Amino acid sequence: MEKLSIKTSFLALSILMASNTAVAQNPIVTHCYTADPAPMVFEGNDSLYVYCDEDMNIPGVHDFYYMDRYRVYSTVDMVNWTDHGIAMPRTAFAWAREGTCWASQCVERDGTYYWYICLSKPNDWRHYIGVGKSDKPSGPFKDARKQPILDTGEGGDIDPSVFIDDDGQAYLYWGNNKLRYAKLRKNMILVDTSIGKNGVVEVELTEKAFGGVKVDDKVTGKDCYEEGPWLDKRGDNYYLIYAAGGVPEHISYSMSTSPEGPWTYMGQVMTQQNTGSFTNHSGIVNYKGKDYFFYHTGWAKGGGGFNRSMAVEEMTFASNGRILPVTATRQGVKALCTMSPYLRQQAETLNAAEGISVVGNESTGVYVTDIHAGDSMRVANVDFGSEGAQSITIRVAAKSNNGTLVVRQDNTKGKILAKIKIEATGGENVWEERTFELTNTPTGIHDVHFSFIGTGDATLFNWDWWQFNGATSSGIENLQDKAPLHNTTFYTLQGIPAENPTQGIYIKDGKKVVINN
Ligand code: FUB
Repeated sequence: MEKLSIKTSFLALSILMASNTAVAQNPIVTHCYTADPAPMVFEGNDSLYVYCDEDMNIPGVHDFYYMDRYRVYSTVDMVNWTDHGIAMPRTAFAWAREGTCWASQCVERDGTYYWYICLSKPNDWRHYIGVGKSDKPSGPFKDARKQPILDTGEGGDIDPSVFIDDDGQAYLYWGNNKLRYAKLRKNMILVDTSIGKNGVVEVELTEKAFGGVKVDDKVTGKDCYEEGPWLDKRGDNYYLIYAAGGVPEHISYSMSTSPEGPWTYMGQVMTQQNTGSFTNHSGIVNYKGKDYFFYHTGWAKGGGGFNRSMAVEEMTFASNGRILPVTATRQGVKALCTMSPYLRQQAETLNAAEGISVVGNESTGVYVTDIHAGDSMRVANVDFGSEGAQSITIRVAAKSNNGTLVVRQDNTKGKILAKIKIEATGGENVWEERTFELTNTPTGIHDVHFSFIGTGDATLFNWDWWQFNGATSSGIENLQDKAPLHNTTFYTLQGIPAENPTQGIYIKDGKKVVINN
């Protein structure tokens, strides 16, 4: 009995250790540069979405920011992030100038997703706030107004943040060096012109409200508002969180009992950190009972001030409403649940990746492309269960026989689960599903590491999705298109997680199980 309980606690400990992956979770996306994170959780949707601009600065070619598209990521476990591709290119806005996609935020109203962005116009140094819309959180988004939604005529019109209050009133906050707000009409694309100057109110940047005043780039006082406002509410308190102090930036916050102020300066949330980025830009969100603080860093390989990468930390609101300081870490946050290998997983759901790109088209949806010899991808916290997997099915398109996919348990040096020669399918858009036996059976919780072998510089193949198969899982109908992508414990046959399964047939660890209560 004693022996059994030692063994059981050892097993529990190793599962716990395995599920709290030791590898760095920040930055959260490593295959491209992602800046100005705007996290969002939408009612009735199980995922957390993060909207961002893609930093595309090529040193020696661009001497400043260069972002030509906006991207969306989502997660259900906080460690594996699905890249939804280029959900809104700059070219969606006919009035906009190339390379000027700065910070943004997306909100939902009545089933439509409104993505507020800022872009410059040709031959004009100023930014203008515009809005894209879609009927899906992952897009594709189209210009909702065909022109900017406001023009102060003064510049500084960047970093829009939209918050819908409990009474349904939507507020748009924005501004660099000046902080402005407007009320949006119900249609979310027009400003209510009954307040301020043509609907725009300029907030006075006093010491009481923002810790200090900045005149001619000199700060008087202990702090000052810079840019990147984020308006949110917890209980009766309104929070304005923003990049502060001039460049290099830190993140500070002010509080109020109204979304229109007056604001009271409360201090720094994230002091200036050694992240390799001279800007910082934050957004906060409550997801599955935890508060998360998103920011950006220069941490991805080859990154820096113009090629930034999103990161996330847990944050805490004290009982007096104050925000406790947040520190930037490489380890980031812990997984909220495991991922099931027995459900179809999109290849673009990643914990980390190097070298590859993620794109999409109407016929295939989003997929991984640009795969070369030496590239790699990883997914974290995959639960193979006690019996383990016997084979893997992948959907690929290959124009040559040149590529080999190596699947390993845990990491680059881990046990090889399969070494798969990818034979040509007839073209890079000719897709085939293929199943391969594993040479080792993974059980329990592991990261899964994919690497690519090939000769020369040519791209090897395109990859849509993967799925492991357990000993008895064949014959289970494919739930994927409706299914959540990760495993909690039980799923309904429609692929919906069943938290308290009652009598019926469910999926557990990739197998059909019957519950008789
Ligand atoms: O990404 C360009 C600009 O840098 C953003 O609009 C600011 O918030 C800062 O992050």
